[in-house]
Amino acid sequence: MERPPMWKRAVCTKDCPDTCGLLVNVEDGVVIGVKGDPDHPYTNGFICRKAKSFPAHVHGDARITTPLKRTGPKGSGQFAPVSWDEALSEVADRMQSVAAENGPEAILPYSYAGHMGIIHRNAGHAFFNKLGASALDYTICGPAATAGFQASLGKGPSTEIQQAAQSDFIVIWGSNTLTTNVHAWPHFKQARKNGATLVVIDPYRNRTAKAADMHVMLRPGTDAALALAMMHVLIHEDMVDVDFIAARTVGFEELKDKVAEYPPSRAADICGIEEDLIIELARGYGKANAPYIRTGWGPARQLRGGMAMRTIALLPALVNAFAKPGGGITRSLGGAPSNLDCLKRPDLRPAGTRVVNMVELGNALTSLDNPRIHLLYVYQSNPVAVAPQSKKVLEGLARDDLFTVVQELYLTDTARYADIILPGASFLEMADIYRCYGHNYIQIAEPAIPPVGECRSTLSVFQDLAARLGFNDEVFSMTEADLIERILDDNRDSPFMRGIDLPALKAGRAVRLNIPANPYAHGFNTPSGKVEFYSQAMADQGLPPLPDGEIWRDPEGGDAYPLECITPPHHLLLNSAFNEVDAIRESVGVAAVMIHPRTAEARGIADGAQVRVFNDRGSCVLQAHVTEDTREELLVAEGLHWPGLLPGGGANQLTSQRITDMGNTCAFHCNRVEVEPLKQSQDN
Ligand SMILES: Nc1nc2c(c(=O)[nH]1)N[C@H]1C(S)=C(S)[C@@H](COP(=O)(O)OP(=O)(O)OC[C@H]3O[C@@H](n4cnc5c(=O)[nH]c(N)nc54)[C@H](O)[C@@H]3O)O[C@H]1N2
Ligand SMILES: Nc1nc2c(c(=O)[nH]1)N[C@H]1C(S)=C(S)[C@@H](COP(=O)(O)OP(=O)(O)OC[C@H]3O[C@@H](n4cnc5c(=O)[nH]c(N)nc54)[C@H](O)[C@@H]3O)O[C@H]1N2
Ligand SMILES: [Mo]
Repeated sequence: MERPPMWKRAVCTKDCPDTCGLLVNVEDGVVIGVKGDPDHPYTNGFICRKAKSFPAHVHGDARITTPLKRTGPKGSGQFAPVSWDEALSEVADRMQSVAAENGPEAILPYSYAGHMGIIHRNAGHAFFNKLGASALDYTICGPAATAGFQASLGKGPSTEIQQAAQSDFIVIWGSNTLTTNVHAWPHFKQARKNGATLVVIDPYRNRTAKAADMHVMLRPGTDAALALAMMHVLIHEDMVDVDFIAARTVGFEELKDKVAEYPPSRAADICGIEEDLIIELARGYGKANAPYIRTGWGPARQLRGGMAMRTIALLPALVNAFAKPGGGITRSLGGAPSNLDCLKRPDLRPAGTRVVNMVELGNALTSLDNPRIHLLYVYQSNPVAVAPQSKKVLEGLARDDLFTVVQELYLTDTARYADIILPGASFLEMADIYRCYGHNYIQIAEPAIPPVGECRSTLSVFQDLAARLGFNDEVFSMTEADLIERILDDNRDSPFMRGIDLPALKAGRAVRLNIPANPYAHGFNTPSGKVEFYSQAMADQGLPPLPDGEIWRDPEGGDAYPLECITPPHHLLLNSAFNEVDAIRESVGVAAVMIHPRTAEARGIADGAQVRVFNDRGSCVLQAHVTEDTREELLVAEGLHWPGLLPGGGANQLTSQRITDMGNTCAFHCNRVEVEPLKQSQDN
C-alpha cells in the first residue's frame, strides 16, 4: 500500500537573505523531495533551483559520513576512516599540546555561514573563548556595508522589502536581486504593474539589470560619486524636502559644499557613464512619489565600500523618502534575537585575546607570529574557495607544522588539506532557530531526518571536545532546546521580540518579529538621532566626516594590469556551496569570464577560448564569454566554483587581503587584472 508523503517543515540554511520556509518529504529517514512552504508569509512557497536540490546535497554519494584521518600529503585528498573517539582524542590532544607549547592563541578557529541557524552557526564560540584561542573577526561579508550605512542612518533594520510594492521608483543598487534575493522580486513586480520604474545600478548587465527599465552600468567603486551627482541635481533643481532636512538631519550646509564638487559632468567621467543618464536618474528619483532603494552588498565590496554605502544611504533623506508609503531604503532586515551571549559566552574569553581578521587568513597562516598559528579549526566555511588571495591561504594550509581540523559535509578544497575531517550533520539533521537578513521573520526547525552515517551536529562536536578538555560551564551541556529557550528569555526585553507567538514558534511556523515595516518613521538610531550628512562619529575615528567621491583602486600591479575584475555570485551556486551537487554542477557548466568584445579583440581572444586572467597575486584559467554585458575595462567572473574543479584555481586567486575603509571587510570586487589567451605551454 502506498503511504502518503510525509512533509516536514524546515528552514533553508543557506547564506541568502531570503531564509525560505521549506517542506521536506521524508521516507524511511531519507529526504526524497523539497518544496517551498506555502504558509511562509514571506517566501510563500517559492524556492530556488538550489534548494530543490537539497535531497542530493544531503544524500549525495560524496557526503563524508565518518571521521577521516589524513594518509597522504596535504591537499592530496587521501584519507582513511577513523572512529569519532580516535578523531576527537587526537584533536583534543593537539589542542592541549599546541596550547602548552605555544600558548592557546596558536589555535585559530575559522568559521562562517555554511549553516545559518543561530545555535550551530555560533556553537564553537564558547569553546574557543574558554580555550583562549585567537578570536576570529567575522568580516568576510557585510561589515563595510553595515558600517557605512549606519554612519548615515543608524543601527537597526531598514525598510521592509514588501513596502516597495507601493513604490513608483525602485533603484536596485549593487544587488543581483533575481539571483541573490529572489523573493524581493514579486514586490518589485507588483510595483511595476502599478507603473513603477525599475533601475539597476551595476557594473555589468546581470540577470536583474536585463529585467530593468534602466541600467546604469557604472565603473566599479564609483557609487559615491554617482550618488553625489544625483544629490547635485536634486539640490540644484529644488527637489529636496527642506522641512525634513531642517528638522531631521545634520550637516546639510557642509554636504551642499561637498556636492558642489560633483556636478553630473564630473561624475560622468568618474563613473564612465553618460551625464544625461545621471540627470535622468536623479530626476526620476527626485520626482517620484515614493522612491525606494534596495542596496546590495556589491558597492561595499570595494576598498572605499564603507563610503560608497554611506553616501547611497543619504539619498532618501534629501527627498524624505521615509514619509511616503513605498519609499525608503533596504539594506539588512531581521537580526533579532541579537543577544546570543548565553551561547557565545564572550565572558569566557581571556581579556586581551588576539583577534585575527578572517579576510587575512592567508597572512595569518604564513606570517603571523607571537605565536604562529599551529592549529586551524575550520567549520561551516570553505576558505580555500571563499577567502581572498588563495595562493597565500594554500601556502599556509600546506605547512607541515600546521595541524588542520575541518568539519565538513563534503571533501572541499579546504577539507583536502585537513589532518582530521569531522563529518558534519546537515541542517535537515539538526534542530535550530533561524533569524535572517532579508525579512523580519524567525523560525524554529526540528530535525527532519536522523544524522546521515556517523555525522554529528556542530554543537555536539564542540560539547564532546569541551568534555575532553574538562570544560564544565553550563553552555557545554545545554541542548538546542535549552539554548533556544534561554536565548528567547534573554531577549525578552528587546522591542523586536515583543509579542513573539511562542506556541507558533515552537510548532515550527515562521513568526513575525516586532520590527516596524518603516523603522525610519520612528527616528534614526545615530548618535544625533538624525540623518547624519556630517558624521562626528566618523571624524572621531579619523574617517572623512562628509561623503566624497574619491576612489581607491587596487594599488597592486599598477599599469601592468589595465583591466578590473569583479567576482559576483553565480545564479546556481551559493558562495562555494552546491558545487557538490552533480546536477547543479552540470547546469553551471564551465567557469567563464565575461570580456567585452573590444577588449577581447585587442588581445586576440575568441568567444569560448580558454584564457588566463592574472595579476601579481595569482592567476586562473577560465573560458572567455565575449559579451557586451560588461564594460570595456571590466572582466566579470561569477562564482564561486570549487577551485579544484578548475585548471588554475578559483577567482580568489586574483583577490586581495587588503581591507576596506570601514568594517575591515574584503574588497572582493576591486581587482586589477590582465587577460590573455591561454598558451599551450601554460599550465598555471
Ligand atoms: N545565487 C546566489 N545567491 C546568493 C549568494 C550566491 O553566492 N549565489 N550569496 C549570498 C551572500 S553570502 C550574500 S552576502 C548576498 C550578496 O548579494 P548581492 O548584494 O546581490 O551580491 P554582491 O556580491 O554583493 O554583488 C551584487 C552586485 O554588485 C555588483 N557590484 C560589484 N561592484 C560594484 C560596485 O562597485 N558598485 C555597484 N553599484 N555594484 C557593484 C555586482 O556586479 C553584483 O551584480 O547574496 C546571497 N545570495
Ligand atoms: N571572490 C569572491 N569571494 C567571496 C565572495 C564573492 O562575492 N567573491 N563572497 C563572500 C561572501 S559574501 C561570503 S558570505 C563568504 C562565504 O563564505 P563561507 O560561509 O565559507 O561560504 P560557503 O561556500 O557557503 O561555505 C560554507 C561551507 O560550509 C559547509 N557547511 C554547510 N553546512 C554545514 C554544517 O552544518 N556544518 C559544517 N561543518 N559545515 C557546513 C558547506 O559544505 C560549505 O563547504 O564568501 C565570500 N567570498
Ligand atoms: Mo555574504
